[in-house]
Amino acid sequence: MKNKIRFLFLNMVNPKRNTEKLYPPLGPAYLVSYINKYFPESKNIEFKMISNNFEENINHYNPNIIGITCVSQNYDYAKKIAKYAKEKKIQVLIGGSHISLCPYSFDKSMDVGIIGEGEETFLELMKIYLKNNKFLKLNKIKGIIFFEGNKLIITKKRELIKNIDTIPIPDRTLFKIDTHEAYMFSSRGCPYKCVFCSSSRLWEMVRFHSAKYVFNEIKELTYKYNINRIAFWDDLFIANKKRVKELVKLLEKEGLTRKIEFHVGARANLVDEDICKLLKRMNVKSTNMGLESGSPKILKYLKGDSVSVDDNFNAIELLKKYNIRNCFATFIIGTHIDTKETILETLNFIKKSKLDSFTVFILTPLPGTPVWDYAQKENFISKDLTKFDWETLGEGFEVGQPKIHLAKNLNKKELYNLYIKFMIEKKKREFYMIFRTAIFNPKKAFLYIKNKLFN
Ligand code: B12
Ligand code: SF4
Repeated sequence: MKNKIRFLFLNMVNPKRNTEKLYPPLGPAYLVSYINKYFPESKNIEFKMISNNFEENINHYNPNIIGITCVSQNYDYAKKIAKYAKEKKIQVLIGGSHISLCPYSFDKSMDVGIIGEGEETFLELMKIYLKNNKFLKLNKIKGIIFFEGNKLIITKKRELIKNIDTIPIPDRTLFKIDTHEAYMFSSRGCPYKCVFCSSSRLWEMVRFHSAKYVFNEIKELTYKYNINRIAFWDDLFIANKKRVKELVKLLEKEGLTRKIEFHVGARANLVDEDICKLLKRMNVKSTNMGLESGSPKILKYLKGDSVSVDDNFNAIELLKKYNIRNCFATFIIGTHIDTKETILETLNFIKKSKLDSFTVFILTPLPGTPVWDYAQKENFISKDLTKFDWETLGEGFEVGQPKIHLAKNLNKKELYNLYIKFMIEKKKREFYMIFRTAIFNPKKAFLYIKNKLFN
């Protein structure tokens, strides 16, 4: 029998950050389930995914092809590994958010970059590889980037898959599930366009899986993997209220609202009594909202006119009224128009709110966003991306000093001092949350503390 093709997916994490290894990405798992459904000959390919010891694993597994999935922050690591693999004559593919949002940073150490939605492109590429033992006639494949000699070729745009229910449930056998918690998606994209968010530029528009599809995936997670807590990592789970309603009905009928706890992402302007009732019925125990700022001026800059500070405040009140146990939010400080006063407005907002915990980020320019364009225009980021140190995008006060400092009205020290005030408030809230959790579920509280201490 012919030897199988060995395909190794690399989840390109930052080796210095243990937390990144904790959540294997679902992107490659969708690619595998898709190719297995629509290309029977894919049985001749053996897929595997790793998140660490890349060089050792490449040597040990000796793949024919590696497929890197990577965010911008980790792109320098991806280039290093690609070079290593190339020296061993291994074919190198790269997909994911970075190369999709910033295709012109494509590096010569790689053979093909896959731009945007990967399923169809991956299928076509693998058909070619299986037939010819290499990647040929790349010009004909939509949605890729590659070098022809010294010339960088970017092919025609790949259309998005219209009905995303035609993509099968991701193949989670690609990684080990050793907890009772899982994450999943019920949609791709978001209807909004916040200035800092690259996700909405990555997916361009929003498409939803049907309630039935989502229900089937939840059933698979419950019965096959023994999961009892599911987090929806959609950009905006509640964007389609009618679908949430249908899903809740299906879950109730199956008795799953008593078995599974859910976590979902919400947007304050969409949180009303109806959606809270549905989330309550669904057994949603925690929510996260990108509230971003307590200053009307900054909020308008970040999110436009779609949401106000009052909407943000009322959304928390409503979720708490419906007894959503843990209400989380994220905030951004350090925009070019922030002042000490606007940042303190955000801190005061948090202090007045019933949030259980929150995260505060320093604004980072991500490729594809208006913030990125601003940062390039102001020379915070060089136009020549071959020399850019991508890791600087991942540097915040939590891991040292952010290198890109957009806030014109504050120096780094002043921004840091403000950041510390947020951290003090966060610790207070988390202490209370852990204390409350420990009363009902001591094991969970212990695991939470362990994760905080060791990751
Ligand atoms: C869930 C999620 C997380 C989770 C899980 C991460 C993980 N390992 O999957 C957590 C919370 C841990 C996380 C962490 C981080 N994340 Co995150 N995350 C997301 C989110 C919401 C969904 C990602 C996802 O799985 N999408 C669904 C799948 C189907 O899409 P996909 O991964 O893009 O894959 C498709 C294609 O890209 C392509 N593809 C992908 N890989 C490959 C590989 C090959 C070989 C091929 C052929 C194709 C291909 O095919 C797939 C199917 O169509 C996205 C936003 C979004 N909506 O996409 C942000 C996003 C990817 N994250 C982002 C960032 C910045 C981070 C962090 C750096 C945050 C931080 N400061 O720590 C870390 C980095 C972690 C890491 N090493 O990946 C940014 C990346 C921006 C950029 N320019 O790269 C995004 C876009 C959000 C944003 N801020 O706008 N994240
Ligand atoms: S609502 Fe969230 S996912 Fe949508 S554009 Fe804004 S930040 Fe991005």
